[in-house]
Amino acid sequence: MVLRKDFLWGGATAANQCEGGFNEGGRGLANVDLIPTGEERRKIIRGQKKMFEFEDGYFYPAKEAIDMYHHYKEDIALFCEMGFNVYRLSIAWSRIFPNGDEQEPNEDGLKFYEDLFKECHRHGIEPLVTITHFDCPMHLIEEYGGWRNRKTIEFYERLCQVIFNRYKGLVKYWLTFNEINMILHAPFLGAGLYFEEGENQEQVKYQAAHHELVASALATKIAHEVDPENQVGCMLAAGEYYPYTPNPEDILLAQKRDRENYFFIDVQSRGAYPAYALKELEQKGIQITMESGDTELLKEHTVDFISFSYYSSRVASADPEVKKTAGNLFATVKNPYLKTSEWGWQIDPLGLRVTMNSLYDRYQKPLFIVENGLGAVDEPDKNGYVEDDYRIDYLAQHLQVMKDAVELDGVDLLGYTSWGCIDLVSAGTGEMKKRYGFIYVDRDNEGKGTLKRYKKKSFYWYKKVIATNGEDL
Ligand code: BGP
Repeated sequence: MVLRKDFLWGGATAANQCEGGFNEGGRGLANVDLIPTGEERRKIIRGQKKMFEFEDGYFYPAKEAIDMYHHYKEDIALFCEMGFNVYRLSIAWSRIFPNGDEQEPNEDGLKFYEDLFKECHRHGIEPLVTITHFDCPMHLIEEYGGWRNRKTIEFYERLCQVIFNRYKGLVKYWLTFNEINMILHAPFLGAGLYFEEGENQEQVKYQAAHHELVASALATKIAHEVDPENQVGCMLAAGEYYPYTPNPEDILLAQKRDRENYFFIDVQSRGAYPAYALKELEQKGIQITMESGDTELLKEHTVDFISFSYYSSRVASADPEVKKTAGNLFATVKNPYLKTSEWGWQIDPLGLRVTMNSLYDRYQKPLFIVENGLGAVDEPDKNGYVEDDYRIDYLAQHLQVMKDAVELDGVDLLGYTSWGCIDLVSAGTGEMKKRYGFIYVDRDNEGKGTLKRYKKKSFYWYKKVIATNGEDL
């Protein structure tokens, strides 16, 4: 058997993309509620446009999403039927602290997740909890400017104290920030940031990143103090940069691009700002304000494991004539050897092995693949059944490569949770049309549909994969 006996198999979701119930149980408004579909979306995500209230004429899919808030029992039962022993989900911060800066948490919100975690355990499923997955209470953004303000560390710390204590014994796997490097590309999602005219955006982003890195170290510290059983991971939007040609200029640039991402994990896992980052910040004239104690905190409270999402490799070219392709939030040069998804994301199973090797070589800590999958248009038949062979192909190829990295390269891998194990709202587009799930949800781009759940062909396939611990793909 290639994979460890206790390999963690499951799927991943994020509160804002599946829960709905945006104003139920005392939940406060969050940044993610106020991002509509359509042309404005990217601008808001990138912090170029302010959206502080619901505006007529826009559609906000995250408000209702797939209503997992009311369907979670049914959904967890389906995950259990597939054989999941882990389920990655995130906590909506504004359910626990509706404004973010209260002294006392909201009991309804705490109870909701307690019930959900208990339901997971009843089904033999270990929750893997992302503390913040692109969400930040709106009040913290309006009052304090989100993560640009150091005070947000305090509020996050309070959230961690509350949830680690309350869920002790129910949750032992935690991720501090989803795709922490996304702050550079989608700062409103990553840190509740939007920019004023003429502002030095990089300065703001790196200062906010510093606050998140300190908060992450604090979370790790508290998690270990509250329960030594707790395992805390960082979470990177991973994907190796390939040089476009063997031109040394391209190679140097690819290395630079990789470092822009590794920077975060270098701090979270190695415990200090790396020399290259200090030099780069200096050259850009960016000054990070640190407080006494930050350096020690970062040094002493590094993560236990390295988790990451992988959708694709990336390509760097130093030649300004070589065009970038849009695809996802990362701009990359098109790789002529790769096919793309319907949304222009390049598909590179082998790149997963390259990425795993780089991460394992660099950090020498167990890895956990917490997102991977294919966003596609599904066409259900009249019974709601989807024959998603394209998804099965995509996942089978990636899982084969994942096994190779373990078997042939010796990577230590804790588990695999495919992204969007049940159809949910896309983070990039805000659409329902872009589906990742093993379970089809009857809900369309306009928010219509019965919300009924249907098992796709991939549901039965993944069940077999898990039952054989990945032997039978
Ligand atoms: C990652 C996010 C997820 C998820 C996924 C797929 O960046 O962590 O929240 O949505 O990408 O992206 P999309 O939904 O844009 O297809």
